[in-house]
Amino acid sequence: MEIGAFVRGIDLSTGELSPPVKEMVRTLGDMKGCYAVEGEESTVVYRVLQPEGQMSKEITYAVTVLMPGKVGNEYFMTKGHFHKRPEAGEIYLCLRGEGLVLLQSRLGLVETAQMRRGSIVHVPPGTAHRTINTGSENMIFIAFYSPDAGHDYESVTKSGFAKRVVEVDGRAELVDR
Ligand code: M6P
Ligand code: ZN
Repeated sequence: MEIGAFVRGIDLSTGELSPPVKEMVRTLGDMKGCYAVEGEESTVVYRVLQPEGQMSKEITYAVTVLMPGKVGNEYFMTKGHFHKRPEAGEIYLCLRGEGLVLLQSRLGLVETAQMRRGSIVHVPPGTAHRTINTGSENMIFIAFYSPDAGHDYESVTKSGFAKRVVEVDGRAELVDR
């Protein structure tokens, strides 16, 4: 008999997980409508890495490697989503880089949380969340969440986040959409 503890490794400087891994790559072409202006469709914005073959239905994790860059003056970011299950939250631990988590409630309240090496950000249930790389190197974070939380991208695509994060005079600023 074995307990079957699920032990895996992560390279803390690159975000690479020990194989086998499921990888999702998002390009600007996959993010139509997210940015104020359109960029070169084949440009890779981020990768999401997940361990393959997890046992638990309660909790899992994924590593996001978000590239540095901008489309126009808007920093590279993730698509962002609400969870389909309203009581499902999420926890981010930033391993590398610097940026923000943009949070928005169903009522439209907006907040940002700083992400840098060592930041732990709790995304409350019922909150849309998007991460933004405002630095000059890869921003790497690990997300812990319930695999049955579900991704609701439609609500975000329909009404969008109320704010954008753009570079103004070399600094990141939150501006109205
Ligand atoms: C984190 C988690 C994942 C999510 C990923 C990218 O790793 O929140 O569930 O897929 O970021 O974000 P998005 O799905 O919004 O593109
Ligand atoms: Zn989430």
